[in-house]
Amino acid sequence: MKDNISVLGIPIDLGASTIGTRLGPDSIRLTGLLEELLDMGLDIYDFGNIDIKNSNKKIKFPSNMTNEDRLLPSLSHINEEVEKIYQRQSFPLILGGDHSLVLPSFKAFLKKYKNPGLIYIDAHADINTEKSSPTGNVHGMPVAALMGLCSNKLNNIGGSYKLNPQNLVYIAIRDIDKGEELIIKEKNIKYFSMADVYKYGIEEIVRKSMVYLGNLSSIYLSFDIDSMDCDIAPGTGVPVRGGLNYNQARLILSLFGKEEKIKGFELVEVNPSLDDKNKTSEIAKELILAFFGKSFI
Ligand code: EXY
Ligand code: MN
Ligand code: MN
Ligand code: MN
Repeated sequence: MKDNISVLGIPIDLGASTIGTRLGPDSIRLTGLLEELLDMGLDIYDFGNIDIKNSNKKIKFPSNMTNEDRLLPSLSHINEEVEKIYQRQSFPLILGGDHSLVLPSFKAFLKKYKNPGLIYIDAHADINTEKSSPTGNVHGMPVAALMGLCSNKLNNIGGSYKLNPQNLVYIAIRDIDKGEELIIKEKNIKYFSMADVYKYGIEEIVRKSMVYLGNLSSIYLSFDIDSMDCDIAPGTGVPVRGGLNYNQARLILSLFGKEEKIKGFELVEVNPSLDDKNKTSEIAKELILAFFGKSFI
């Protein structure tokens, strides 16, 4: 199925602390990603970018959801548009956009596949609720909403489908808030820290993740570019040092790309306005090509 790809850009930054991830999908497209995928012999159908009403202001709401007024309808709209690409028999590739989009994108996956898994490669856990969030930024909350831990107006975006906490694996997390740590412990959520990445190596982390999710038949891969070291991939809004290096990121994506059970992939949080000469978008392209089988040598 990975030889027939449906591409969808989600140019949203309402959920992020800084504006600019709305430029992510086009900046990644400008690297020539789709042309290179075609050159690899893959079939591509480009659904274009969703129309999102972003805002240049960050407005605080009593709910502690920044930009709640525009964000909630945008997330519902994203869910409808992602469902459209799932009607095509193909492999979905989503280009973000801030990470709040995983709430509606994975809801569509939850609706399509029974009891799916989620592999979440990120510096952050994105599992704050409106109550625990220190910032009010919804890109720090989608995983909690997928489990039904936020308020219902967020939980029920795209329907009441829920992610089973035992079906989630985090990789590369290293910047967690206190409230998030409590949820991860209480729900006994599986994670591989950067220390684990160095202890076991990438191949073993991929193997362990697939074994852990071994009884599931459909898995979604959500890759936040800030899982990478911010000195390597600086074009992102909440940068954290000590992340995946270029070879680790490319290897992890090329190995997950070979897994048949992985049936959807998104790459999020590229912010070209914070980048250094488009380096992060170029890296994003190379990671996506690695996922779809471009050889290392
Ligand atoms: N934990 C912080 C917060 O809740 O605001 C930072 C979240 C960053 C989210 C980025 C996308 O991964
Ligand atoms: Mn709509
Ligand atoms: Mn994230
Ligand atoms: Mn992150």
